Amino acid sequence: MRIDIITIFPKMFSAVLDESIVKRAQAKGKVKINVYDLRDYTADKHRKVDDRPFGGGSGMVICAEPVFRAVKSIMRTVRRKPHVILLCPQGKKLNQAIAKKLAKNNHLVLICGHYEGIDERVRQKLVDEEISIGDYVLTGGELPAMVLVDALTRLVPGVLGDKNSLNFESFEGNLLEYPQYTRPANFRNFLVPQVLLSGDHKKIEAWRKQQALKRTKQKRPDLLKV
Ligand code: 9D3
Repeated sequence: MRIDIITIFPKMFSAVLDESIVKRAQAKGKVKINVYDLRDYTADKHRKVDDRPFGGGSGMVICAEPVFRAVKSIMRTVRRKPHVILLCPQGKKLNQAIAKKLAKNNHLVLICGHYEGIDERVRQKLVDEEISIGDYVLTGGELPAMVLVDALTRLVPGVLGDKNSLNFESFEGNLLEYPQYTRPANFRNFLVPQVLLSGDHKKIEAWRKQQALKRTKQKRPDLLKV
């Protein structure tokens, strides 16, 4: 899977792309993530990416021109048209079902929106889908783009080892995780539940299911409805 990200803050991305599972997925050739600085696609000598809004009002608006140039430049390098996503608060709220659907794409282009807003013609002419990551106000689409990259990368076949594999997830369904413990069995007189030390795998599995269900009822009853 290839993901191209267009942003005015390219440096923000190294924090996520150069660490952990996303880094390993790239090293293994499972995903290729490119970050493009919108400023590199301006045509004026001041490398201006935004301008004052027509009709007045406070703040600035990201210009259509550099965004068009960036997307077109990406498209020139491929035969098939990529799926273009704008990260913005008006978008569809990201969830695991949407992540799974997006993970089927071979090539995504992510455009990071900004607090100041983006020229509407970008939406009309370039964008296939708008995605938000939730109902709270951020300063831009950069963190949401990283959230999306993280959520999608782990869904690409071969990225996760068998250990944390996805089969397990679908098997468990919409439940929260059961309580987990590691050594020591006695930590400052807080003891690990006896059943986990019993070696009885049937009993352990039943206990974990029951705990997961109890937790979900308590903390996230909304996951059990539908
Ligand atoms: C509330 C009115 N607006 C500001 C003048 C709208 C606004 C536009 C852009 C508010 C924040 C932003 C910046 N955020 C994003 O670009 C964004 C975002 C978010 O803020 N929350 C959750 N998901 C996303 S995806 C992109």
